[in-house]
Amino acid sequence: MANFSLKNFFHLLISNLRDIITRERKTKKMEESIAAISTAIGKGAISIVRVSGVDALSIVNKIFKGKDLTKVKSHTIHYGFIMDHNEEIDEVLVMVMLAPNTYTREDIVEINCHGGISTTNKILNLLIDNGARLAEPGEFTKRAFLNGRINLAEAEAVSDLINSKSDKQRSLAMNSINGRLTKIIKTIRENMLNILANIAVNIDYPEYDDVPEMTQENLKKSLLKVQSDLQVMLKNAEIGKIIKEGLDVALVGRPNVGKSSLLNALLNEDKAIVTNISGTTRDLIEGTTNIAGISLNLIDTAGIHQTDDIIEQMGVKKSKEIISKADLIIFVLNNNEELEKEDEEIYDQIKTKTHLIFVNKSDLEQKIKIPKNWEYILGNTTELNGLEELKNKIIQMYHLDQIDAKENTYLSNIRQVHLAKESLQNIQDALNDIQKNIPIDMIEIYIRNAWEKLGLLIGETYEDELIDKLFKNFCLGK
Ligand SMILES: Nc1nc2c(ncn2[C@@H]2O[C@H](COP(=O)(O)OP(=O)(O)OP(=O)(O)O)[C@@H](O)[C@H]2O)c(=O)[nH]1
Ligand SMILES: [Mg+2]
Repeated sequence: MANFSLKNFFHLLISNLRDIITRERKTKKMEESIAAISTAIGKGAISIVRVSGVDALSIVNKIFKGKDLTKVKSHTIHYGFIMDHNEEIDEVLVMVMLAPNTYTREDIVEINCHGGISTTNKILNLLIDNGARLAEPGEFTKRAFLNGRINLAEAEAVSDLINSKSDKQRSLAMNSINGRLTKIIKTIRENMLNILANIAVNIDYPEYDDVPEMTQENLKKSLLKVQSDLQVMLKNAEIGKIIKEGLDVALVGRPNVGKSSLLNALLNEDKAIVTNISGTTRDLIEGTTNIAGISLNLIDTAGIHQTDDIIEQMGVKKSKEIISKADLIIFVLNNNEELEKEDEEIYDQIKTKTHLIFVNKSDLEQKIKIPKNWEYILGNTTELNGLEELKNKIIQMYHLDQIDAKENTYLSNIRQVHLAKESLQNIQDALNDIQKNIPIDMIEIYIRNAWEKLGLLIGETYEDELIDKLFKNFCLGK
């Protein structure tokens, strides 16, 4: 049997991570009180200047005329004046929130002053003169994480919320802050932990006979469940990406078929230059529109064809590159011309990508003959025919109308998706080894890795969790 103890292994593995966190907690930086303007800078009725840290109260007290703030109760509001020596700077309301029931888990004072750049800046400067340090971007949230108020995924969600541009993006970020994502991840980790604890008990305490024996058969069953949960989470992440970043849609085709005209029609503005001269568009031109609450990042490209013009050649090169990067390709054809060899060459490049074919200029005589297996939408940009059909097709392809940011919880950034994928890979490696009849104590390492990757995702990977589980589940301590 394996002669390493699971407890020892975890002790080594995790102590590193914990060291880093403890070191950070103890740095001088965390002892300094930080201040920043928390509302958008500009004209507004009210601005909020926020101070957090052990000296937050005493610092604000030095510039506040009103009650002695060091003597007031937590979560109370006080009327008074911000003073620069004897000069009244502004009439304010000061909110006092004492640790630990605050966003950063430190003492926080928020000064509600009158909006306007000069007054707000003056107050911030006074705070700095009196001992506060200007906060770095995101530092309040960083403190909330380091002080254990929120986990990593939640901290990232706060940043998403601040940067969200649409309603769907906002509610997606809110879901994570509310910890719904964390709950899902915790459940999956809990299942992994049960498997690990069961294996550990089998290895370390074989004499303990009221613990069910972990056979390859029941290990496989448990792992298949974990695998499918992770797969669902990753599938949902793709939807999350669409909500957050929208879809990149490239318009490609030969010159003069009407790509730029289609871009303008979809954007409802004259963004790209349109002429009857072949090779008008030389560079990528982008614009954003919204369908079913999802952003479409439309990219107009230079017409793809053989050319001696060096600038055009560069444009064509970019067009070809964008084909591999975009989420969706709209291949534009001209109804009024016969299908050319170059059209077929473009089709060959896009056929394995997610694509739609738009046959433009339906207002003109039909000369094109579309190959049987090409599915297409017929329309024109002069009378705006076929555009609704095109949009509906996109909605259908990605089920955009069914995406509900409120109902679902999505991994919201590359780091998270990457960790979830690594976790899944480990579970799949474990399953492969079971298939090869490799002993369970050698497979266990994969499950531990998988559990740890998910832990990193929410910033929680502690040995204690596993140890607790061991004792709670199996009462070994008695
Ligand atoms: N009749 C008709 N003409 C159109 C239609 N769409 C575009 N055109 C005309 O076709 C010509 C080329 O349009 P563009 O949108 O510049 O074509 P493009 O594909 O961007 O061309 P390049 O930039 O050269 O690759 C212009 O004269 C447009 O007015 C349409 O639906 N019907
Ligand atoms: Mg063009």
